[in-house]
Amino acid sequence: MRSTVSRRNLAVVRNLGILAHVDAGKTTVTERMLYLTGMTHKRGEVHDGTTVTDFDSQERDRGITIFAAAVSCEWNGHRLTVIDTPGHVDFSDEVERSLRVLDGAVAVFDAVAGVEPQSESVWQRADRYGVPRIAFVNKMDRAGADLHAAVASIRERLHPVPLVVQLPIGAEGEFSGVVDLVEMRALIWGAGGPADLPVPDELMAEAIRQRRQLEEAVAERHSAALTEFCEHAELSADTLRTALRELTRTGEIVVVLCGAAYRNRGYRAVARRRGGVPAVAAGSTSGGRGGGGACGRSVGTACRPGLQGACDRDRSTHLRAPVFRCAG
Ligand SMILES: Nc1nc2c(ncn2[C@@H]2O[C@H](COP(=O)(O)OP(=O)(O)OP(=O)(O)O)[C@@H](O)[C@H]2O)c(=O)[nH]1
Ligand SMILES: [Mg+2]
Repeated sequence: MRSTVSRRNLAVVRNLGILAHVDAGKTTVTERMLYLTGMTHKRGEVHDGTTVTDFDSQERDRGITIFAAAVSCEWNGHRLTVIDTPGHVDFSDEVERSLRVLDGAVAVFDAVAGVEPQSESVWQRADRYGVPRIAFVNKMDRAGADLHAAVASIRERLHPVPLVVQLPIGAEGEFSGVVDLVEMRALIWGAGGPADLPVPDELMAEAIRQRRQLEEAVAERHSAALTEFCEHAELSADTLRTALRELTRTGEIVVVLCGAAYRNRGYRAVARRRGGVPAVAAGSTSGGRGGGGACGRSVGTACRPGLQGACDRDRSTHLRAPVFRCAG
């Protein structure tokens, strides 16, 4: 893939980690994001051993992630390096090494299980490294999926201020879309793909109620939003977006999105926050704190020797830090 992003312009370079407990769906979310950006032309599956980031033969045989794998792609004029990390406690050193270079992260949760032990552990580590996060409640299609229970467990066990910006449409096997509470539009997935539609009448009252709660929570924490809220008694989508982005960067809130990555539902919003660049990664101009920053590694370090075969597609798009296995 030919790069259109200047290699020198670190202002448009972002490292985005995907973190979670084992089996929450990190590799599946990563795979969908790579497909969305055009980095891949086919969505692989963990159980088929065809994902980009589970590149090692043991990972493919066992259907688990063992190594943190970094793949770079381009997205709205930014170079985004997505780092899929393992969830098994045995491989938590790989997560630790990834955290050092992250500009932001997506914490993935299982909509049935909510916060699980390893999500708690990686969350605390991300706190230690000051990595801004958004939460993606995945597997909304599973029996027993419950967004509000998952959010309650995030609040109780991880202690952030989670702000839900979507209202799910349907549940479990009937999960068919979300209402975007910022834009007040419905995204509904049908046979022909996702459709951007007006909020269904039967969900309008609940969507208005939840948007109001969101506006109040944002206005309490963001001064420009508070001013607008006092003057107009509501917040525009632009103000909400800007405030959510800024509050995410400072770690005052955690935006919560939901979906079912396996069914290709919801992951687009993860990538789309704020002008196509994930909100969690949108603020830094460091090009990754590993980009000659806190961890001291320099940009441009060659991919790991011995794994060059995996990097042949386009070495220039792969992460520089030799601590990572470069997949793809
Ligand atoms: N029903 C359902 N299954 C999913 C979804 N997303 C992922 N899965 C399945 O969950 C299993 C685990 O998914 P992975 O993407 O490997 O999870 P992971 O978090 O990367 O797992 P580790 O890297 O081993 O910690 C796979 O069988 C996926 O197909 C989803 O949205 N719904
Ligand atoms: Mg995985």
